[in-house]
Amino acid sequence: MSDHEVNDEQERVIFHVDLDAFYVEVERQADPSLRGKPVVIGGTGPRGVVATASYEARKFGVHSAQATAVARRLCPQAIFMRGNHELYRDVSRKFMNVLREYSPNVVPVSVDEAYLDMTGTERLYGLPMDSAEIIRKAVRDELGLPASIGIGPSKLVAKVSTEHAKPDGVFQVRQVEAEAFFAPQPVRNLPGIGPKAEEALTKLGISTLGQLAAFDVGPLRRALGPNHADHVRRRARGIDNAPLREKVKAKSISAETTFETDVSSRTELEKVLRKLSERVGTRLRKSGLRARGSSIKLRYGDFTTITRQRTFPAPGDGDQIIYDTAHALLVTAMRQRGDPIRLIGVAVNGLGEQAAQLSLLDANPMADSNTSEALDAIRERYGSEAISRGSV
Ligand code: DCP
Ligand code: MG
Repeated sequence: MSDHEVNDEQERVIFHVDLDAFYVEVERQADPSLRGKPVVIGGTGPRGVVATASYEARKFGVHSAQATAVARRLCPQAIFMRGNHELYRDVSRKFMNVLREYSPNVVPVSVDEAYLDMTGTERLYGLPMDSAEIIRKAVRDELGLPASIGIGPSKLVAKVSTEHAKPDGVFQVRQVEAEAFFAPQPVRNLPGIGPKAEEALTKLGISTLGQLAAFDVGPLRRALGPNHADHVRRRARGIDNAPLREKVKAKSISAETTFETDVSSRTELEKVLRKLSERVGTRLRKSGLRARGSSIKLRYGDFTTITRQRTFPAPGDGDQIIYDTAHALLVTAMRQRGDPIRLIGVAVNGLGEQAAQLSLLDANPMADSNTSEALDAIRERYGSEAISRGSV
């Protein structure tokens, strides 16, 4: 956007790279006849949900997380497909490896997106806009996939820039331009503002990031809580000093249930534990990551709460290993204290991309993973209550 020839400030150069219509483009690699057509990938049954749609289908209002039934109404001529998640994960790994050829500092954030620290790479690859084109070309040449790149002085600005780069483009915003770039955008464009925060802000009469940045701190703190309010107000002006790699805030995914009346029946607890394990497993597989272990949380009738954690034999993302580990922890905990339980929770911990390092000799984690993906598809189709593994 600016015509400065060099990055004279100490400004960081962060790339946010995100593949375009990821699942669709992978399918188009396998079947070029899908090119240029509206394609929708997701659950195809009556309760199916759209995972993603090609840009041709998006023109009709089709989007991720929409009920497939609605998508069919909006765009009946689209080709609807279930998709192949194991393939997407494999392509995702290859994508990250392409990015690693251009920066030693690559931080994947989902299956098809990563941050790269490109600070100081001008001598090697030229100006950021040029190096972005080099990376996009490499992704296209090596994987056949279109990628978009947002460039900014922080993860925040880079990420928001990507939305303006899509599809198949590059968009750069410098720190001096960030505040003005953010100001007219709706508050929902700020990563971290979900539907709830948006609603709270609407009540205050705030609809744009500019209004948010200029709003009185007092009422904003009362609406969002003091920490969140200050944080969000800074970010609304395009200020973000977060390091590329957050301090190993051990990532985890969890689910829990509070009972209406305390439960002491082991069978009942096992049933709920299995549901929770499956819910956590589905979300884990969506993230494209694998877990090192799982944990349980138990709250007793008197509100004392314990957590117990155990490592898997090998990193995994299958329902069975999550449940088996959580179940062993539950049995031990119940042996130690048999009191009625008010709340039970399951989490997977130590999430990472250890997938590639899975032992080839140990086929079990993959079998568990594949079975679980098949179950995800069925649950998506018939609802999460439809199917569960048989009890052990
Ligand atoms: N995905 C999903 N369910 C969602 C959102 C996404 O299963 N609610 C999957 C399908 C997407 C992939 O994750 O292809 C990547 O998500 P993106 O948000 O990056 O969406 P796309 O890559 O499909 O499109 P684009 O990034 O061009 O907007
Ligand atoms: Mg994408």
